[in-house]
Amino acid sequence: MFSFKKAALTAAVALFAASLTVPAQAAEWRGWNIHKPGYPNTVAMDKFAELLKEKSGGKMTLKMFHSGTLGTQPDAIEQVRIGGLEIGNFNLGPIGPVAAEANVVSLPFIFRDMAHMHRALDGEAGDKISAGMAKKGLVALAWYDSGARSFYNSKKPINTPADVKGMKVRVMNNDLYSGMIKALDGNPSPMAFSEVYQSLKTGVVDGAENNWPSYESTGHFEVAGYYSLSQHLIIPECVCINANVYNALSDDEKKIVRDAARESATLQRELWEARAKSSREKVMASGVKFNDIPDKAAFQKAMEPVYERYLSANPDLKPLVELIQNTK
Ligand code: BDP
Repeated sequence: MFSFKKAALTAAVALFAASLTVPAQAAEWRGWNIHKPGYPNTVAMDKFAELLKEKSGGKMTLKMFHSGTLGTQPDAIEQVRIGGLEIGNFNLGPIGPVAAEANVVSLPFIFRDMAHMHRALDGEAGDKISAGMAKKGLVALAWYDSGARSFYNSKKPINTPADVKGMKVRVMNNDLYSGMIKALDGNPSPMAFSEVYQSLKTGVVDGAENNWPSYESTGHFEVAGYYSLSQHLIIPECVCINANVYNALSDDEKKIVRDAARESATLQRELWEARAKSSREKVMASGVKFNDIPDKAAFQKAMEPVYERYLSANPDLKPLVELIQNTK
């Protein structure tokens, strides 16, 4: 005969048994993101957390910390590497100093356009970059878009490399970017993202470089009103997880994490396209003085020393550079 009490007891025992088999990594993960609410990456990382919970039946949970509240990007990369944090949405720019393979995407003009970058990342070059990062403790679960970075400043339109001469330009923490500005006879100023607005406003730096969404979301357009379409860097971003945490997962759990990250990347790329457009419209409407640079050859030529620097430090990575350049 059916006994409600017995059924309830069986259920309770099953629940208890299940709780005993919950793996150690079921503890809530903590995730870092530099962007504000509403930014494509922020929405997509929240989606990642939601999918993780859903697909794992609540066993895997991720608490996202947005707006860089857990520290600067170079610090957060270090934290995810050593396990102080489990997850991060990182731009490959500041990962370059940690993993030389990842630094290949920070060579100016290495990607012809976004489509070229996607093909390279989804192919053998992407595998090589991921392998290099994994050796340094970062497993790339999926790639996010970050558009193309162009120069902006508070002084004048930039049309030729000579226009950058003597300008103080903020760059992300990576020697390749400092080298890039020096190659244009400018003064590079490596600085945390959160400090750039004030530095532009007070004239500590004259300019910086970024994509449309970040130029807009940070308010940099309010204090540096010349945007010149150099598109010198197309740097992808990762959803990265600490390698030890990832390697301790079962195959099923690894699949859940990867699937959730990839689905979030599909969303991020869609949102990115829309936001790139709306951010551009917003800053233009606010009176930003925009100029196109139809012929980028002079910038490409001037920035060649960045390739020399990279290849002399990493001669073994020449095939990777060529692999990307030869990706159709
Ligand atoms: C944005 C990236 C972010 C970087 C920032 C920067 O999404 O990860 O921190 O640029 O310039 O485009 O620091």
